[in-house]
Amino acid sequence: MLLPRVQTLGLLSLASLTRAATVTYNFDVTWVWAAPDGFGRPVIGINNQWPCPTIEANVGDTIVVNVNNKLGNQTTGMHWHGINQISTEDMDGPAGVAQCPVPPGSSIQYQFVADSAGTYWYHSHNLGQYPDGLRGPLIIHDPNDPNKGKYDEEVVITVSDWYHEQSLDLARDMLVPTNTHFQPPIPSNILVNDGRGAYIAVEQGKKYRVRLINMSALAGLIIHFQGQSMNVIMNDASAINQISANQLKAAAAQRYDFIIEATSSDTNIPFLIALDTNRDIHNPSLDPLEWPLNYTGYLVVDSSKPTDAEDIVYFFNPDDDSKWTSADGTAPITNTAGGYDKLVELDFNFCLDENGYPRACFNNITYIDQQVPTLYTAATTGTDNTNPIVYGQVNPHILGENDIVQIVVNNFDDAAHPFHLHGHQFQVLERGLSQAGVWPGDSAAYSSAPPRRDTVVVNGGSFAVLRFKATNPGVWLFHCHIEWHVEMGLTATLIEAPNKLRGMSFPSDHIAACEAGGTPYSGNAAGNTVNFTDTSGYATVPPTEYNGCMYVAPEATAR
Ligand SMILES: *[C@@H]1O[C@H](CO)[C@@H](O)[C@H](O)[C@H]1NC(C)=O
Ligand SMILES: *[C@@H]1O[C@H](CO)[C@@H](O)[C@H](O)[C@H]1NC(C)=O
Ligand SMILES: *[C@@H]1O[C@H](CO)[C@@H](O)[C@H](O)[C@H]1NC(C)=O
Ligand SMILES: *[C@@H]1O[C@H](CO)[C@@H](O)[C@H](O)[C@H]1NC(C)=O
Ligand SMILES: *[C@@H]1O[C@H](CO)[C@@H](O)[C@H](O)[C@H]1NC(C)=O
Ligand SMILES: [Cu+2]
Repeated sequence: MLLPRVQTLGLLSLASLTRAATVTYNFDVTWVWAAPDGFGRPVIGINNQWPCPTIEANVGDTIVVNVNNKLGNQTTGMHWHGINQISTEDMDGPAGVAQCPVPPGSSIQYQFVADSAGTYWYHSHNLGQYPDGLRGPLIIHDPNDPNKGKYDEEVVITVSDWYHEQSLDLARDMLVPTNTHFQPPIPSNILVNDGRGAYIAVEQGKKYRVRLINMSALAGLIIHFQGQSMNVIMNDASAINQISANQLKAAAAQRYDFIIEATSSDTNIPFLIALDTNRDIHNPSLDPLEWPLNYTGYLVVDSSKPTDAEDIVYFFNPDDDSKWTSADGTAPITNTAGGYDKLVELDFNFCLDENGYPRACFNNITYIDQQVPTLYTAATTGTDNTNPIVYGQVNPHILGENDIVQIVVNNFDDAAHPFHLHGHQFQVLERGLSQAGVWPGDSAAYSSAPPRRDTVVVNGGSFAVLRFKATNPGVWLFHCHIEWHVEMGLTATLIEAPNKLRGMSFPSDHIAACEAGGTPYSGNAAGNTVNFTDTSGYATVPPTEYNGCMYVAPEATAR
């Protein structure tokens, strides 16, 4: 896989004929003291600073990030959310999947092509670590942006929930048998632009492209501008036919690019951002007073004028993003017979493990971390890599190369959950309304130009139908992007085109990180390199003691 990757880079840069550059970032991952909402706590930052920096590149550039783990007491690993990692499946970042957890004192390099313009973000993808602060925006600009004439300037607004305790403690408190209602930790606060707020200086008559990124661990957000609509041009870095929206809801990990015009000449325009905890938005009993974590920002036309008005929203009714249409008009992808080749139907429900601990399940099975990262198992188990047994309890689904894949999620919970796929943007063919029940089967009424996203909200007691073509060999996770639900096991693994993964090699620094951390990196889920279907040593029951990404040096443990 290494050689083809180099060739791909060369071809891309030649083909695009723009001056494709290499953009390099050096990230020392460090503990930092920060007080974004006035409450001081240790957070995980970069180069001894927090908020984490924004990565920026032009489309076609190669992004290189050198990640040096200087945390001392935790492992790490970085994911580039929304980047499909075409031919660079070993750069995707989830620890235990595409790489080993990087131990303190080790470094790994990520290198991938910024192949599609849009609004992305990066975050730790290692055992509940990103709510401690390790996340930031990743913006890929298009010098020939088709929307360029529509706006004058750009603004990034990040929103996230924020906790005053560290993730490890929060997850430990959640994963106890007494948590019979499967409650996630409730955020302490809302952060807008990581505490720097959103007083956006605007000039009357100018148009602004807002890149809204939800970096929450749990909460979704609703945004509304008083007396103004938002002209949405992209969702999750995918262009849509421009629509005008009064309110938008962004679930954890979702992004919207919209254009807003500074129409007023004399009053500053307030806008409301309210966090919701993914309750059923269509429930009329939820009034605005139930949204205590909210923030009022302003488009500031004249800083001498007051900014004390409030944007009052009496009810929330965000635009239904599943009804938008993709800008390029692509129809639902089908095989030559007009259908799909592989159906992956995932019933999500909360569940208890055999020790009575709260978990989240797909098809009654909770995801459990195995010893060998799944991509490394796919690379080193020969022709057995098409047998789901070799991967252990990671909810593996084998996809044939170029299969048309349809994922159906049935959500048996009453709350909405945002589901994210690595490695692809899927088409959202259908999304049931709240309480619509389980998927009734294929509909004749799929949109002729469904929107493409990397994260979709599935309504409470309802379903969603997603489709993509398996053209990107790799091991890709499909999971709820509520970080607490990931820690409860709400993840499935797609093993895409295992025939292409067999025998692939990995960069030496990635292997060195495995060795330094004492993580096995070949063989089946338990590291058996002789008999790949021998399941002895597999993790089949989640550990009752949750240690997150806490690091204990291998020589200090009894092995
Ligand atoms: C790791 O170190 C940080 C910073 O000193 C500290 O706040 C945190 O509690 C430590 N975590 C663990 C699990 O020891
Ligand atoms: C961020 O995502 C979370 C989780 O879905 C959601 O509850 C919250 O409302 C989102 N925030 C914004 C500002 O969209
Ligand atoms: C925003 O929060 C305040 C204080 O918690 C609350 O009084 C207000 O009703 C909230 N606004 C909305 C729209 O929920
Ligand atoms: C999950 O378990 C429930 C209850 O035992 C059962 O009714 C259901 O069919 C199971 N679902 C799957 C997909 O196995
Ligand atoms: C491999 O392990 C499986 C499961 O324990 C066993 O059935 C099989 O006989 C073993 N194969 C060989 C060649 O030892
Ligand atoms: Cu969830």
